[in-house]
Amino acid sequence: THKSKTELGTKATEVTVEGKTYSTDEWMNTPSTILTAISRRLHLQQDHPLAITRKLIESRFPGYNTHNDLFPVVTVEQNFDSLGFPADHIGRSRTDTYYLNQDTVLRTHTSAHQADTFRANESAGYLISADVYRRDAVDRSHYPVFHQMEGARIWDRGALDAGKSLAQTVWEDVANIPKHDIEVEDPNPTTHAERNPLQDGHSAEDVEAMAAHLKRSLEDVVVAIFSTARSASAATTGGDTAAAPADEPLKVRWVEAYFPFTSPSWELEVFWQGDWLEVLGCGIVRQSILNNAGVSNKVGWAFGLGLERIAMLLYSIPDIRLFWSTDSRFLSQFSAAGPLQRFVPFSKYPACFKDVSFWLHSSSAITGAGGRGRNAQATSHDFHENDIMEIARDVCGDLVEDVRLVDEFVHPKTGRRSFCYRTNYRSLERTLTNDETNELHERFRQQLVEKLGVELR
Ligand code: FA5
Ligand code: MG
Repeated sequence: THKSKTELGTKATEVTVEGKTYSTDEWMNTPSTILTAISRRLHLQQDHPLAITRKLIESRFPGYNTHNDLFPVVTVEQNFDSLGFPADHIGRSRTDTYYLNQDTVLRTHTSAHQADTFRANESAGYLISADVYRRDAVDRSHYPVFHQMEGARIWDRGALDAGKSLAQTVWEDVANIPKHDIEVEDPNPTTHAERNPLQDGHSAEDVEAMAAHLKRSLEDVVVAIFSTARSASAATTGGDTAAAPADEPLKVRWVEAYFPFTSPSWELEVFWQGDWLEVLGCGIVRQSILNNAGVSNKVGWAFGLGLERIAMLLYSIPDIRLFWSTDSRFLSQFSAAGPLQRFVPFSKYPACFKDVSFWLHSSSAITGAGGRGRNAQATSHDFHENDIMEIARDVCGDLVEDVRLVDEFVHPKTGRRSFCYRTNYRSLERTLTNDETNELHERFRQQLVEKLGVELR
């Protein structure tokens, strides 16, 4: 559904996405591999695990309005400005965000629709599920296209029942959220003057109640996901001795966070495969967003969760690339009807690790590489680690599992920097041949030279 003039052999000046045409400029950095993903809409595909996960979460928010087909191309104003992102915020940079032109991006998060949805003011609660796009790391829990669900709940500050405060009203709503008995680690004060401040004009009691409503609502989602996953694993594995993530005791914790559009803010993490996995960010909506949306009499909370991350917990799906598989051995395992069944991985095909080492131009740096290069003088030869990730995706598609920096040093005499990246080639669907991985790796190396100007070692 996309066509650019590049494909016709001339310089691209416009791009058509789902029938809408945009003129491109020097900000355009969206490769065709990303544009072709736009039509997939995995979260709407019948019997797809992301669609089933979405519906399961939606069922925990009765009465909330759902929006599941909002257009993925948004303005910089919608994605960043309306949410209070400062002009120099890193998220705006072309190393992190896919631009079509200076004013137009593929949404990087579902929060891009917050202001418009608050402005429409159709209901107290809403949920927005959608595909989102980010230049990011390559590993088993990150993919440049993924799906988020945004949720928000607002309360009216004015028209309260006689004699009832806003806080009382909210606490009554809290009491209607199903209770759970899991232990949640939450050492954080609701607000903290420096790290997580109460907004001007908000009362501590109101925010205390809304924070409780927010946290309890989201804990309810995680508990529902895990109890569904548990009953599934009991049903399908019987005497299986291999412990699946779903069999581990559920460990959940709240950590303080920062977003330009909420305060106070938190992230919810779940212990998964030996590590804490961040599943969502949330907080009390910045009043300026509600004010600008013409609903200054409202206050409330918002969250944004990663649907893949939740679906991976729900089904024990080990690799985020699997969601894009059209292999029937994957797709046939999921059904919206009937009890949920845990994903049974088809045999794991062999991994093939290959390293590439290269010199940068003297005094240049790779930004974003684990914070490295930050102190180096910015030069015109600098690039971002995400550029390396994107080349790997471009050359290898889903045949690359993971790309990571394994070594870095500075030549004692010349001062030039050397980097070594290790790529793990592995198909989820078959065994790759030696020739195939050699050829992929050679193309990856050549693209690093062509696109980034590095000198291979
Ligand atoms: C946001 O995108 C905020 N818009 C969330 C939010 C909404 C906060 C409303 C407050 C109020 P963040 O960048 O952390 O936040 O992403 C949210 C979630 O998306 C993460 O917790 C994670 O579950 C998921 N996620 C982020 N990057 C990726 C990725 N590359 N691949 C898969 N999932 C991802
Ligand atoms: Mg985050």
